[in-house]
Amino acid sequence: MNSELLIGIGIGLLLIGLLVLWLLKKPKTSLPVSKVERASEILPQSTPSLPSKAKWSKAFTSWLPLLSSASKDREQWEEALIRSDMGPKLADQLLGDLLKTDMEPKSFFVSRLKEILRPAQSQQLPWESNRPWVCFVVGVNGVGKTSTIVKLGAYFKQMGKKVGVVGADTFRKAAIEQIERGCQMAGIEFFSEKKSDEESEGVDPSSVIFDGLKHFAHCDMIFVDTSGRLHTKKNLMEELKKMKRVADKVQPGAPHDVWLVVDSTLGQNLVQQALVFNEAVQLSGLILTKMDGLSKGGVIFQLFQTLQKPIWFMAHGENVNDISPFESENFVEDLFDLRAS
Ligand SMILES: Nc1nc2c(ncn2[C@@H]2O[C@H](COP(=O)(O)OP(=O)(O)OP(=O)(O)O)[C@@H](O)[C@H]2O)c(=O)[nH]1
Ligand SMILES: [Mg+2]
Repeated sequence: MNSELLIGIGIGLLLIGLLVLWLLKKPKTSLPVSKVERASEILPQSTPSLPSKAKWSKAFTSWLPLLSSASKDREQWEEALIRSDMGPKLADQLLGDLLKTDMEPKSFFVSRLKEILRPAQSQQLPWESNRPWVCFVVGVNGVGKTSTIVKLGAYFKQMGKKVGVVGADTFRKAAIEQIERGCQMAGIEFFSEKKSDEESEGVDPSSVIFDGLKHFAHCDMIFVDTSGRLHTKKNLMEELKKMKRVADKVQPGAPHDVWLVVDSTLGQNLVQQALVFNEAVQLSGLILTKMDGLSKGGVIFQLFQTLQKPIWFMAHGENVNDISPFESENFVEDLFDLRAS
């Protein structure tokens, strides 16, 4: 082999080497991100933000000794699960799986609980499918319906939506005043029957809905505040059914959604409440309130497992911004304090 050929081969190898080095060092262009399907990206995000340290991270503090010792003691875990209001059925399932798996308890619970709540995070945006989109907000008294509506109104207003609120809780005059004040402060349009002091209490809520929906025909979305109680002995559920029928008369198809507000501090009772409401008015979703006071986190899992309805929002305080879209994975990670604060 003559020397010219050898030099040629040497130069060729050198060039190939340089090319390989250049390719290795070349910054990687990011791949197109496939359609991401997280509620955080489909639900409007703006002012309302999660508290820097999730206020519900206390919910499983009673589990800490067991988690840190990585104990798999059957009796201790059985008690811990029941005490956290998981309910006997779910507690049994979780305990059985925990004892079977090789995973440490913490990783096991984080992964199983995420799995249970994953379908609770809906991928739909129901308020985009109808105009005006009408949503009834229902629940027993004191759970946080009125304050949640004001928070939601402010939330969606920030997204550029035209929001109307109908005050159909005619049980107390104070209730109408409360929501009217809240709406005024948040700059949201409000409607209720304007009657004299004595008459405004006890007005037929269905007639308020009838007029309210007409009044807000120009809006993008209408939230209807309902009562948890009635003046008459009439059954609340029958009254809610009538309210639905009346809404449908004004705008066929309305209400498009019926969201149940549940006070997350109420424990097991709220599961029963949710079943009763669902039976009567076919709920299309849940809102969890008072998450800042949640001490028995298991009830959220029990509620979702029983009802299988999307959880749309969580309210976690008394300020108008204390509301966040529900994100199942983050929620579970916060329960175990896994996310950086
Ligand atoms: N800490 C905390 N308090 C809340 C939250 N949501 C509501 N509240 C409080 O709970 C109380 C009841 O709230 P309302 O909004 O009036 O409840 P409601 O369901 O409309 O009650 P009724 O109209 O009587 O049926 C009020 O003192 C609210 O400030 C929350 O997320 N966290
Ligand atoms: Mg109210």
